[in-house]
Amino acid sequence: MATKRIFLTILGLIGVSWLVACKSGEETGGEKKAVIGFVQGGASSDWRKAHTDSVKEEAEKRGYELKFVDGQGKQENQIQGISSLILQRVDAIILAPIVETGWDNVLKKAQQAKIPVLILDRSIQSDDSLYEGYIGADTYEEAVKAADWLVEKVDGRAKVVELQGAPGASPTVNRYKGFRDAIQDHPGIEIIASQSGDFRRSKGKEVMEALLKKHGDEIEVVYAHNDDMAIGAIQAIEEAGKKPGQDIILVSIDGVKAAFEAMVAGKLNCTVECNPLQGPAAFDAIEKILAGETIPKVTMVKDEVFDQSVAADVIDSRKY
Ligand code: GYE
Repeated sequence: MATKRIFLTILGLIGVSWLVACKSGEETGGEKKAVIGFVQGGASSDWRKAHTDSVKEEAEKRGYELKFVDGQGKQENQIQGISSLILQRVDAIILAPIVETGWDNVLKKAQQAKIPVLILDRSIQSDDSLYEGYIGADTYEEAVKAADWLVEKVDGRAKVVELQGAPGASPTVNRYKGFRDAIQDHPGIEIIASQSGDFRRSKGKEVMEALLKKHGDEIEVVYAHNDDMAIGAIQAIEEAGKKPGQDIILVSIDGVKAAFEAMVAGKLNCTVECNPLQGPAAFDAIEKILAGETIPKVTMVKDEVFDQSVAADVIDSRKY
């Protein structure tokens, strides 16, 4: 009898403290929101700035505290940043990896600390058991779209120079390969030079200057792995006394505002969209992960192709 009374009293006390806990939760505005780490690669292109803003805005909108790490173009900074977020015991980490390889050790550390990691934007080569999932654009398909557009534009014949993105980055690898695969059956499309412009405007200009010196009038087309490099190339072409968009055709990838402006001005011929507004999809995934649900290992964001003929009509509706 006595044991039963003691048991009921304990049960009652648990009930009361539970109610108090709920009440104080209500008073402080409910359950405390999670703290999310976001490890970004840098700010080298307009695309990346839009990407950073999208993730930051979404965190703020949903009331999460975001701990932001800027890798400043170096993988070692990103690895250090992840280690520090692990020590700070954040609830989850979003990683936009600069390069594809070299992530295993730090991802294992996060896993041991039970901190889930979402890979955003660029893909990695680690075993997919080391992260929850990947969300990003299909950068291989973007290159195929750029090549298909070009084949039609030049009727299957052109001498092309390629400005590659940053070495070791998944979009560089995919945009290199996708383009080559797509022109395989069009031997008239010839890649006469291919160099890295590091996804940067200034480097795109510098590399294009050198290519113009070396190949001169032979160059008929520039295929740039992003818009920033194409815009740099446009400057180099103009400084060499040629008309970009006419004497030399330019096709690039990203679809940033500056590319639309260049198309309206007749200097860029086509851009394949790569949507940087990935914040909402990233936080939808993070909320599922925190709720204990599994997310798909790969989620691809959809892209469109825009050429000069539609640029003026759509430019005002572009958000980045
Ligand atoms: O195309 C480029 C940026 O990872 C898809 O990175 C992204 C690429 C984008 O610097 O402009």
